Amino acid sequence: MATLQLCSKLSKLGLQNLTTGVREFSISSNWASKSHYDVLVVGGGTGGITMSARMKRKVGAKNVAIIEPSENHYYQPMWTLVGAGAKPLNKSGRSTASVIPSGVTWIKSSVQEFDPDKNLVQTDDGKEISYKYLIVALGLQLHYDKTGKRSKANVIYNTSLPVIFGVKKYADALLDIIKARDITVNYRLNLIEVNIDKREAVFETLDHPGETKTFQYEMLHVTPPMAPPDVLQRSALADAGGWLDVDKDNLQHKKYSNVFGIGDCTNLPTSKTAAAIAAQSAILSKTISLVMKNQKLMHKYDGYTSCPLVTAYNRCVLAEFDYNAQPLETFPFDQGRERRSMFHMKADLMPPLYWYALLKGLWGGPGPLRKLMHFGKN
Ligand code: UQ1
Repeated sequence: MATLQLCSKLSKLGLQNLTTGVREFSISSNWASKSHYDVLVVGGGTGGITMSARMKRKVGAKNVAIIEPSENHYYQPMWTLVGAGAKPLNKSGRSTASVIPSGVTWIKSSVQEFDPDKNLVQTDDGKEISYKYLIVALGLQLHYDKTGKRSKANVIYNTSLPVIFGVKKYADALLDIIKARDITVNYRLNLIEVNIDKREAVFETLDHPGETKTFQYEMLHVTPPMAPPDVLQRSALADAGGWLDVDKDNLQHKKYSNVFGIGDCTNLPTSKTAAAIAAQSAILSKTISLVMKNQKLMHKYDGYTSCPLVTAYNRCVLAEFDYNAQPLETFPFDQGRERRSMFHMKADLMPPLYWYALLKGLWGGPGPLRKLMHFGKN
């Protein structure tokens, strides 16, 4: 009882982590004692941590806070390798406390409401936090429940695209690989039912409404439908689809000029990856600097994104492209080919680049490297 009372008192003071022994929290971050910050970052994923590191350099750590409820931060690009047994799961995560830039305040809660007209957000523990500049980096939510079968099935499969990949160059490369490995691909099929007893997955055929096709399986790998976080969908910051409504060139909110966005929660019309966040973070930093100085915005995000398509335990096709689905390749060789070098880049170079450069706000994507490799032409 005494412990409970102590916990509840500490909790009221925002000190509950003392009792759970999260030591980094007290060492690396300020206590969330203020209720106003020059820069408030919502979300402690890739975009949020990256931008808080950049904003710390710009306005000083004490003027930056980040709202994030999770104890752990995951490097999700490693999960394709974890799924294939090529990397251990525990290598993909670190404590949130260890990735928050030192001195930046960690507010360990979630945002319940945005009130961009008053420049404040409300957290789920009832606090109001105001800001001068808000960076929304909420990520997205996975809707495992949307087939209604999640609890009954081990896994659920969902695919409906008419192509294997949205950029023709890489689609052709993947089709060659698929042919060489004797893999059958079926397009425009949408999973509607999984029968676990019979190990059957039932798909509706999107080009022939009303018809279905049933597949036998031994292992089913499913990607759930994705949506913007609820809090964003119901806010004044969202577009009609619920995504953060930002300018595709400069990442500033279309209506609220002191609100900015980065990463998965935005309506930027490009593929959502860590590499995209890297490129976005460089542009967003420049945008915010100019906004802070009341100057005209001139830096443009070209939609750069990158998908390392791991095609074997030692091969990878490194797809890189822009808003127009045109290849925007870093290296001076054909990246449409499966390469061992690109596998090592994905498996061995990207994790340290992520932890020690991107999350520290020091990596703004491979744009400068690309220019160097192509003698300034691309
Ligand atoms: C990248 O910048 C990035 O973010 C750190 C990734 O995510 C982990 C990537 O997978 C890739 C490919 C890039 C692009 C970097 C280079 C050097 C092409």
